[in-house]
Amino acid sequence: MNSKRLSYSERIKLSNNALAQKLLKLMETKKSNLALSADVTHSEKLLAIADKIGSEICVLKTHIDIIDDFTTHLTEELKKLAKKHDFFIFEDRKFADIGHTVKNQYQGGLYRIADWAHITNAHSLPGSGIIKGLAEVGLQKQNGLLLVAEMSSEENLLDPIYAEKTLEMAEQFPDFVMGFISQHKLNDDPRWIYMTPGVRFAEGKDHLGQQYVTPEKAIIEHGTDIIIVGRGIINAEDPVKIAKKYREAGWEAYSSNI
Ligand code: 5BU
Repeated sequence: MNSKRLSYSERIKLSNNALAQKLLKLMETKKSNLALSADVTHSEKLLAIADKIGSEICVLKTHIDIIDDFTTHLTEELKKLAKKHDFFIFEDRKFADIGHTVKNQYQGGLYRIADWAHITNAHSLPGSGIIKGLAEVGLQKQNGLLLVAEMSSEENLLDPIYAEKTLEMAEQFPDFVMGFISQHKLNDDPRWIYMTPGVRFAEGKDHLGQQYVTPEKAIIEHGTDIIIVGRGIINAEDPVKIAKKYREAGWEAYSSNI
């Protein structure tokens, strides 16, 4: 089991990453360390769920490329909802190419991710050029980047050495890299924010290799900061009610651990 940790508010002054500071502050005032993975395929559905659950979350995670009817209206409205309910938008894009290419993918194309997603993520696999390319677009907008250090899916190839090297890469760009998508906290440096997907009240798997841990396990045993919950909320009969339960579970686990 992990030892006690610093509170989110104590970590604000230790961070020199603009977005990490804002996120830690928001988590503390809103008392939420829950991210909703809003994996729905229609704009109106995404907006409706963001509006209904926005008050419970610190982060709304999107996969903009699964939307069947995408127009820029969607991202404009998402931005308004982020302001209305006070959450950050995280596009789970998992960039994975050379710096020059990801720069174009981040700022341009159909989705213009850098214009509306406060946070995005990237694989460290291609090397540090990927971070430099994304930073050339994202830093001036005060966006933040998460590196994928570990994955939740079975048989993934991201072993402990990969995670360690990902951490070392992040350390070169603390103004842009705000933390990691991982299953465990990688070290005790309070600057890094950890977000963990594969969280559900019922541990187990789906039929495509996704593996789940409970909110308590993710936060207390594995030392993460933010739990990312998708189908556990989206597919529930009453998503608002269950989102409140995940929020409470996440916050109680954190509160018992500081
Ligand atoms: P779920 O419905 O709670 O299983 O959704 C999990 C989300 O997190 C989904 O959007 C995935 O793309 C995302 N994810 C993940 O599940 N595991 C990972 O290691 C990473 C992202 Br990185």
